[in-house]
Amino acid sequence: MLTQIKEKIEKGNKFLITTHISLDGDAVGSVFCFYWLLRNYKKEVSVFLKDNVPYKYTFLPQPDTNRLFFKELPKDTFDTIFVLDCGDLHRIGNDYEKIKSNGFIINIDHHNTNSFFGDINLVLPDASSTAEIIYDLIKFLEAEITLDMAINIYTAILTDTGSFRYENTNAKALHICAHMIEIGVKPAYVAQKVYESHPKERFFLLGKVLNTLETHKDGKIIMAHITKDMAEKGYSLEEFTDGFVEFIKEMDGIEMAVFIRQIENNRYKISMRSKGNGDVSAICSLFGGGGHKKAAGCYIDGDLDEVKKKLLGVIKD
Ligand SMILES: [Mn+2]
Repeated sequence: MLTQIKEKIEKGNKFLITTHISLDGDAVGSVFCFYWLLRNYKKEVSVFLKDNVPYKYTFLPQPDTNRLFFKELPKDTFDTIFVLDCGDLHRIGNDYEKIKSNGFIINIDHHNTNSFFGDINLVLPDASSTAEIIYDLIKFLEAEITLDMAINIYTAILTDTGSFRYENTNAKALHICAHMIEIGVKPAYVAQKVYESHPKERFFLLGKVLNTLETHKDGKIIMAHITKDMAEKGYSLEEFTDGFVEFIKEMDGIEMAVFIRQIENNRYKISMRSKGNGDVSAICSLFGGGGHKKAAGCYIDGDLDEVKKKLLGVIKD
């Protein structure tokens, strides 16, 4: 498979790279790293992101602005389209169906719920992150890892392992990060950008969210929510509440953390984390979502009480 991908890179000239909506560090870092990789091959490379880059990732070395497309999928055809860190094609955004006619698709991912939507599917659920798979691919290609690429790889692995706290943290992830530091990445600089650059609005929202905390199933499930009317107009709930589910997971004795965020009047985005044996990707799959055993998400329709009931109904004792 790596040989096939190598051939596609060497023989092609025009490439598109994309990832999932609700950008996280692995998505952004993998895409930007891949951009620099293909640019170093002197290829024509475009990047498509449905959503804006979250404030904490804007420091990452990113594509030239005329190569970076937001919201609308570029209409051109491409020799190859790389879809990175994306468990399913619909996670690219609403016009995902169109992308199939834009070119040959190479799917590189580590979600165990991946639907193998590509023409080539390099899907390795045991990898800590998509960036780890890309690192191996770069090694296979015998390509140079520049500092621009290294910062992206390091940040992707750092964030996808929850700062080396999650179960996907392994020796390999740390070896790769050590290598990135040897190339010139400054861990303190990255940590400050990613974890200590939050706008003050986030803290006001956190205060309100903590007032909604409730536990279920003998204290094993912790749940919190945010609705649109809890925030000032213009607040990006998605961006400002990112990470809240990890925060409530820190409570002792809980096995699952659930954060519910209102999207529309009768639609909610659910983020789930597990620190016991429970498989949250299995729960989220029941609602059409997906992710990993310990971290997953989905959308549920209904009012807040209905959404909670639906969720608790499928979370078995
Ligand atoms: Mn990932």
